[in-house]
Amino acid sequence: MTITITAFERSPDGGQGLARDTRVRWALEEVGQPYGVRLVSFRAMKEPAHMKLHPFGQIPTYEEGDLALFETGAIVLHIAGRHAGLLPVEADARARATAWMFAALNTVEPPIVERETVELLESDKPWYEERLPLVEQRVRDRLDQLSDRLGDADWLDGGFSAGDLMMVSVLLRSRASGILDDYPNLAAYVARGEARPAYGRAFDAQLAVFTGQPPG
Ligand code: GTB
Repeated sequence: MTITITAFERSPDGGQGLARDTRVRWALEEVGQPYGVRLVSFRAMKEPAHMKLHPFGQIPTYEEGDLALFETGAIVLHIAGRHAGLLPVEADARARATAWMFAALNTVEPPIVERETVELLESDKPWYEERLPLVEQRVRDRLDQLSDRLGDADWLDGGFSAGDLMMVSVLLRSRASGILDDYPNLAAYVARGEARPAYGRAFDAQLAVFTGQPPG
């Protein structure tokens, strides 16, 4: 069945892989599923046709036959559940990999996004100088813990899984702040994720939207 996802027509990062469709593209590439992309403008995202697919008027969405999904966590979990390659077969290992997906989205990503939001939207506010270090510390608290847990392992729980796909995607969002550089094992973990051929194909495809050049 044909899979269609949505992505930004013009991503604010110029196609550097930070918009959340990258995670979905990466998952589809890992499991070898071809997909089409419908590009949407910021205006089109808030129009009824797109709001029917995504109640919050965002990207990415995922369509496959009669199924329409939103939320990258749900989409990646769906892909990982349908196709081999992203979740272990053994039930307990599968549950742990799923826990890492949720940890990435619910525990690690929120402080990273909060810090980014403060930097982008509050730099002209009187509280900015005081608030930024506070939210930055919340990011560091989480990365300290994640770094301790990862140690010198390649991946979070055995082999590469959807949990790593999501965690690497989330950590990539903190790289521009420079914080990741203070955690050599996490920086190496992210680099391992980026070195996966499937990630490379996903990144190139997203960048191609911006450059207008075909990927590769
Ligand atoms: N919880 C949802 C999910 O995981 O799917 C969040 C989806 C979401 O935040 N979508 C964003 C969006 O559609 C794009 S990814 N925003 C438009 C809107 O809300 O009107 C967030 C994002 C956008 C751009 C960059 N960037 O350029 O660096 C990074 C991340």
